[in-house]
Amino acid sequence: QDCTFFTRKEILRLFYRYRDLAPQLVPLSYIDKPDVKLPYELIGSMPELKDNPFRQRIAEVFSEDGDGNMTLDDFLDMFSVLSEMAPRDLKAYYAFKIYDFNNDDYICKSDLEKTVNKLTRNELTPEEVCLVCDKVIDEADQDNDGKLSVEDFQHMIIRAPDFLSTFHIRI
Ligand SMILES: *[C@@H]1O[C@H](CO)[C@@H](O)[C@H](O)[C@H]1NC(C)=O
Ligand SMILES: [Ca+2]
Ligand SMILES: [Ca+2]
Repeated sequence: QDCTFFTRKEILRLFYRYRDLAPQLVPLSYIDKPDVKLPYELIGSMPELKDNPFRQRIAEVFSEDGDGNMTLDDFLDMFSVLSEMAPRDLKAYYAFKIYDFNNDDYICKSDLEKTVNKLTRNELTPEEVCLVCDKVIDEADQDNDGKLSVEDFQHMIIRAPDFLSTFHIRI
């Protein structure tokens, strides 16, 4: 798995954080890889996530079941990518997946509107959101198909690093 940014000690600490969410469900010994999943409600209520407007989407993207329920591996991968040690390109790759709300491998205008609404915590009017999205697409859509591919997105975040700002979490 992708836990390369954590030391053994940090992984152990994260395991205890995971276990503390539901001690009755998570055995102390993981030697025989129990088939345990914690429901999204517990994950999303962690202090590190509960104020993040993308928390549900983040959990969906990192969970194997796509529903936000997480195995220990899912949980470690999530915090590994969100950690300050993860490289920018890796964060960008997952940010793209998180913003691609309908999972079609493109960020279209309606994905971008949802994203901007969350990033600005619904402080913009629908007209303002529409304007921002048109501008972002206009500037980042290099092949003029009206939506953002991964390549368009990589290009965009060089100019608009705020799109990665909600993906740094200290745990
Ligand atoms: C995720 O957990 C919720 C609540 O425990 C449950 O209703 C749902 O069926 C689970 N989804 C999957 C795909 O296991
Ligand atoms: Ca999409
Ligand atoms: Ca494009």
